[in-house]
Amino acid sequence: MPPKPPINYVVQPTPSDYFISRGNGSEEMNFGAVKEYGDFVPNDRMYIHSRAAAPKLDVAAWRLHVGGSAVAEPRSFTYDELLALPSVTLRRVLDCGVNCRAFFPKVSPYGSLKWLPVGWTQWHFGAVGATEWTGVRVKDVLDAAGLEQAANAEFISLDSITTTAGKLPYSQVIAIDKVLADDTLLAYEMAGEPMPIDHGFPLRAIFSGWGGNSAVKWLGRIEVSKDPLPLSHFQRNQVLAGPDYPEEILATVGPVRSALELAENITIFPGDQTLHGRAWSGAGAIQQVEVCIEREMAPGRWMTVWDPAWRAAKLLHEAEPMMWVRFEIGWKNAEPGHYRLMTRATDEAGRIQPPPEEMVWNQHGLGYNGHAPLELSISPMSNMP
Ligand SMILES: Nc1nc2c(c(=O)[nH]1)N[C@H]1C(S)=C(S)[C@@H](COP(=O)(O)O)O[C@H]1N2
Ligand SMILES: [Mo]
Repeated sequence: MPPKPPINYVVQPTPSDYFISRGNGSEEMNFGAVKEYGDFVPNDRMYIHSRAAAPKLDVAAWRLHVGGSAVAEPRSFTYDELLALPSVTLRRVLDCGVNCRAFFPKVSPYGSLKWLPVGWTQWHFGAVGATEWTGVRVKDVLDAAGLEQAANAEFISLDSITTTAGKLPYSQVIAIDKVLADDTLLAYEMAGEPMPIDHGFPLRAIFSGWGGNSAVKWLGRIEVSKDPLPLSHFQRNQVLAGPDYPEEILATVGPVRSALELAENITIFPGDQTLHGRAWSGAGAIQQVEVCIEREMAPGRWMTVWDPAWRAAKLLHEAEPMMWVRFEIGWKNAEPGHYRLMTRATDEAGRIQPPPEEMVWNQHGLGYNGHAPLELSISPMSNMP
């Protein structure tokens, strides 16, 4: 039998100027192109993380079903009925919970077979983006269905993912406080356009500040429960687990992270440089970003270029909660050589990106935000303008 062609889960084109493909349905944003973007990533350049083919839904036949033991009048909403509810627009980062996973040590540092190497998609910096999301509050939708005392709710997709437990729709079980928060949305627009198919047309969930994995796409049903529903099949891989975690904890609030607007391993001309980047946090606004540059003096021997090693970057506008802030830093008279650049941001909750050796290892490679090196070369024979 001829080999089956690979299934592409993604519908839109993903040209390599703007995307780095990390396997089926995992399209990372190429940070080398981000300098051209304003606050929002253009819709057709937003990273994509899909575990199965995007279902092509006919919006006229599509319904959002709302039910469960905590709902007095289970009902279905048409697309137009949702559009008729009060609309809310939020500027928010969407940052995959396992963004930057590739920087985690590949093997557990504990040397025990029980803790398997961190596998799955090897994202670098770009499983993140920001845009303006427009939709309705989940609270308004649930109130319209007669919400009663509830513990949590399951948000269930219309996709179909091949798992060890058979074919399952993607889903997320979320505590009721977060479900009812004023900035929890069912979004039908992204940057003023109907939700693109790869991002969940016609409707997806947005839990402000939480990992992108919570943002269920192609939503079909919300089950609201009096008694707590267990975590979904997918969430069991979205818990912090490892020798340093006596109990598994569901990863929710996004970490403080930052990245330079540069592709990895490029070569640039010597001389004065102005570096740009972005920093974001699920816990609030960014307060500070610092940059450290190291030069490779001999293979594997790195020396800091500045003294002290870290220099504060300039934030280019006022930082907003759960939205990225753009920053800039000068690098005078950069000489030919091989370098690695690192950034570290601090958010208003006082969280700061740690050195890699202070990262608490977890089995699923969630939440990496240690200093991550971006290597580049400086040469008179540059391949970049
Ligand atoms: N139905 C469905 N929703 C999903 C996913 C998925 O695989 N299927 N992936 C989640 C993950 S892990 C992330 S990071 C975000 C990515 O959203 P995006 O593709 O719009 O960037 O969608 C979330 N919602
Ligand atoms: Mo993700």
